[in-house]
Amino acid sequence: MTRHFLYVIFLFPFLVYAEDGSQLWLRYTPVDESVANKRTIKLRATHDLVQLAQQELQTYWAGQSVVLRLDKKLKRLKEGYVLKGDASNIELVAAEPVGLLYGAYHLLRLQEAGEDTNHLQVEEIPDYDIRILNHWDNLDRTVERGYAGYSLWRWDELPHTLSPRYEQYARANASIGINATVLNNVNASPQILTSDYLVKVKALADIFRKYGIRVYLSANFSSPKVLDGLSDSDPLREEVQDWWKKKVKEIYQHIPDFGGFLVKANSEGQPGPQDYGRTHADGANMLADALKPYGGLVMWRAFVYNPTEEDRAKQAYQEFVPLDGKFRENVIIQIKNGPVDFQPREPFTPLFGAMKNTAQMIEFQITQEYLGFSNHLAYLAPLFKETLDADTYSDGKGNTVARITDGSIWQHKKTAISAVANIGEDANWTGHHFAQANWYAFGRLAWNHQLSSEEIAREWIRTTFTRDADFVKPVQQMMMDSREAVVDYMMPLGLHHIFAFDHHYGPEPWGDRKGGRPDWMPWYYHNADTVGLGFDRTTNGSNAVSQYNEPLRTTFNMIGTCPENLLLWFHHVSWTHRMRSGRTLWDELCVHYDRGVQEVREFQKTWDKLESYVDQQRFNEIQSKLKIQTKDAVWWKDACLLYFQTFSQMPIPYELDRPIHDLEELKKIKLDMKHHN
Ligand code: BDP
Repeated sequence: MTRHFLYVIFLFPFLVYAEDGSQLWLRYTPVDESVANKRTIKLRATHDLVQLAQQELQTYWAGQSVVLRLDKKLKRLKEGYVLKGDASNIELVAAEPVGLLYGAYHLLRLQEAGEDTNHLQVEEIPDYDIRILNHWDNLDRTVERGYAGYSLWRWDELPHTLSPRYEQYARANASIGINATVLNNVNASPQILTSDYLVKVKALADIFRKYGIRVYLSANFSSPKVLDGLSDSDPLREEVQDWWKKKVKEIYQHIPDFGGFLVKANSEGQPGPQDYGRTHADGANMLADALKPYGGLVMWRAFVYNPTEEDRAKQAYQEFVPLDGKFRENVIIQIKNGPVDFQPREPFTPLFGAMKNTAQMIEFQITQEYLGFSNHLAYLAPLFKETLDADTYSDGKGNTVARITDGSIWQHKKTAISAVANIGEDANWTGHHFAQANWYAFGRLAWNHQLSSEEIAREWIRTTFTRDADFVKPVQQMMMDSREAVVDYMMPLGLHHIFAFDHHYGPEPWGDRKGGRPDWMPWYYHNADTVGLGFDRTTNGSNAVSQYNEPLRTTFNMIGTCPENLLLWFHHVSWTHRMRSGRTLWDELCVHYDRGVQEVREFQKTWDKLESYVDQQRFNEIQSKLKIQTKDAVWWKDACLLYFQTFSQMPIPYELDRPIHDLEELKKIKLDMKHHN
């Protein structure tokens, strides 16, 4: 690996340096002296963040003069900014220093994307106060569900050696408005809260602060017991409460702007308040009380489920709704977009909008645990928007998940939005060059959830590759089609969680482990039998539909009105059921799987045609990823259709491509992909 790298540098120093993907969407060219001398970047404030804004413009802004001004009276802008200007002068005003930095990046983005900067009339106010990445990084530098190499955080070298990537990471985030980060895995090692580690965390926080980014930590609920030998970690015991108060005090001594804790409790084997007969509210409130004097927050995850008779999809709602109103005001419940788990497609989690007296935030997954890792091109803005734009019908029409969580409907102390990062130490940060777009899209939507997926894709392509319309258009189309293609070749029509056990890469609809948890087995979700396919969540089945507000409850409950892209999520449907296309369910399923494969084959053609527009390294790397994706798509299609066919006993429609694998062979595939817990 290293040798290969050196060799390439030697031969093409410029190309490799410039176009290995390491610069992300920030491929700014420094302006040359003659231009720089002709214009001025005037500064009317001295804060570090403001100076950074000035420096970025000084180095890269090739346009007219810019005046940066702080106006504390403009509180309504929050961390946003106003940009006004004509050809001769631009004024950038913000209420907060970081607003000027965001404004500077706005200007540079326009310049880089080749947009008009002569008639600026911009006012930007972020939709969420906290726009946060969740890293699932372990202290041994493995990354749970990470597909871009080891963790960026070099714990063994910290705090003495500071990798240049810490600052690059912070800058990339700031350039898209991300202002917070959780450094460690939600399956948290208690070690992160030891004094030795807090010094390391401080070193990172000091760098990130320069870019307006606050650090949060995932906390293990058993920390008092594990780290200091307390007899238990019962949140209602004073000794435990005091332990947390002291710990929090110590953290703030190192990191005065520490954001708070993210907690996964009583979920998938993690400790929590229920170990002591206490509720999630008891646990969250205890931490909230410790953090309150310093303005810290608790992000408490609602991702809880147990292997009981109850449908897994219903459990978070059942657990949390009765606790509405019982949480402190510095607690936010962090809820995954879908009720099961970051699947290629799920309906929104009905918990959104069901707790009027509790602040709620969304959790997306940028890392592609369930979408082909870093091997598949899947542009996720459409997935994010599908949830954000979903109408909860809570308190009436139009109360979308976005408006519920951004504070438009019910006021809460802070609003937030989060996503599990896909970032690692790979040169291009995210494994697949196109996966950078998902990091980018999350940041942009966290800032403004009204942006369209198309706009974001266009912006990203123009800054990351080229502005040439002959490139931008087809690539934008490919990105826009990509998530649905993945849904089609993996889990169309509302199928979900039929992945290979544990690593979640390939198909394993037949998967079964003797004695394993049923809710971790594909059959639990697809319920294939000779009659049909799908999970009956109607009033005759698990009744998960009852957790949705009307009219959704009825719409989902009736087979005739249930959206077809969620049909098998809510219904067990007979193989011969007539779909809207006139085809039977079986034929329709075949058509979707086939379509998914065809689409990826189209992506290959699209990409190959564009070779002359892209640098060689990125072209080749993407081309080879598309090959893997195509092979995987065929693998998915054959595995799922051949397996489901053993139940439907119906032929694959003859106009479709025939399988190229045998089911028995496919069943033998065992990928050696370790999932690090
Ligand atoms: C699942 C992942 C698992 C995570 C869990 C979570 O498979 O690795 O720990 O979510 O979000 O999707 O806590």
